Amino acid sequence: MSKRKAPSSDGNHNSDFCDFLIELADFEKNVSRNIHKYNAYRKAASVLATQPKRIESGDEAKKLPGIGDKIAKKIDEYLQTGKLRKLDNIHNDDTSTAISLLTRVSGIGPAKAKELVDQGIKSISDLNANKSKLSHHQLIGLKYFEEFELSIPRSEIEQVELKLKKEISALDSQYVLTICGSYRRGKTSSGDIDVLLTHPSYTSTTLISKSEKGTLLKKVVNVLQAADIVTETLSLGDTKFMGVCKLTKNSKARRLDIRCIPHDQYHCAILYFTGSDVFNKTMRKHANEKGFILNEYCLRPIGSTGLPGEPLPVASEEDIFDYIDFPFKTPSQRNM
Ligand code: 8DG
Ligand code: CA
Ligand code: CA
Repeated sequence: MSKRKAPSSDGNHNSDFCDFLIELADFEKNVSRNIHKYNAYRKAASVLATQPKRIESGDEAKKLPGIGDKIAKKIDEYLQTGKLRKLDNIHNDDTSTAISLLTRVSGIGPAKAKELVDQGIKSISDLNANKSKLSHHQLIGLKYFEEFELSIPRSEIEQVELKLKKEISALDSQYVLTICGSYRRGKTSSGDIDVLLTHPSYTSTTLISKSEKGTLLKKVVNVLQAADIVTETLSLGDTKFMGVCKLTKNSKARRLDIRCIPHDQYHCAILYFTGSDVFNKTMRKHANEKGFILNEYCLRPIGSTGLPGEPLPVASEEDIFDYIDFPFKTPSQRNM
C-alpha cells in the first residue's frame, strides 16, 4: 500500500479538521503504534470529509458516527485556539518527528524507524550515511524519497495502463489486468499504482504448483522490465510484485504493485483493492450484520454453527453487493 496520505481537500468543508486528525492518526500508527487510535482518527476524518457543510462545534461533530468526546474536544480546542496542544507537543518532540520522517521512506515501518532513531539515525542524510543498516527495499525507498511522495496525475496512470495492457496481452491474451486503488475510484491523482492480474489457468482450487503460480507473475514482470516500464524491483514473491515503474525514460519513478489473484477470487480482490479502506470497513461490517464474512479473497455465509461456509460463487462486484443486500456503489462512490 502507499503510505497513507490525507484525502484531497476538494469540496471538503472540514479539511482543516481532517488534516489534524490524519496527522494524529499517523502519529498513533507510526510513533505510538496504537492501531485502534489510528483507525478511530481515520474514521473521524473520513466522516467529517463527507459532510455537506462546515461543522461549527464539537457538540455538532459528536452527533456524527465515529466522533466521540475526545475528538469533539479537539475540534473545540482547534476552533477556539487555531491549534492543538497535543500536536504542538508532538512537533516539539525530537524522537516523534524523527520516527515520523523515517516512516515516510518506502520499506521503513514504525518498528524499523524506532530502531534507527534509537541508534541516533534521525534524518534522511543520517540514512544516507548508514546504508548498511537498510534492506534492498529501504535503499530504493531512500533513493526515491522525494519522487515517491509526489502524487501521480491520472493522465499518466492512464498511459501506464495502456502500456501494461499492450505488453501483457502480447505475452498472453488471457491475462486480465485491472488498476485498482484511488485510480479506479476516479481520483485525479494517486499515490501509487495498484495492479491486479489474473489468468484463467490460476484458480484457488486448480492444483497449480507454487512455481507455476510464480511463473505467471514473473513472466509479466520480465516483459515489463524488457519494455523499460518496470525499472526496479523492491520485492517479488509468487503472487506479489512491489517495484518501480516509469512511463518513459525521462518520467518520474512511480511505485507499482502487481498482485496475481486466483481467477475465482478476482472480484473480491478488485473490491478490496479498490477501497477506500474506510469504505471496505463499512462494507465488511454490513456483511457481518447480514451473516457473511467478506475479505479480499471471498464471501462466505456464516453457518448456524458460527463457522464460515464455502465461498459463494462471485462473477462480478455487483454479485457481492447483492448477496449481502448492500446498495451497489460505483467505484467513484466509494471515496470515503
Ligand atoms: P493512494 O494510493 O492514492 O494514496 O490511495 P489508495 O489507492 O486508496 O490507497 P492504497 O494504500 O494504495 O491502498 C489501495 C487499497 O487497498 C485501498 O484503497 C483499500 C485496500 N486496503 C485497505 N487496507 C489496506 C491495507 O492495510 N494495506 C493494503 N495494502 N491495502 C489496503 O482497505
Ligand atoms: Ca498501493
Ligand atoms: Ca494506491
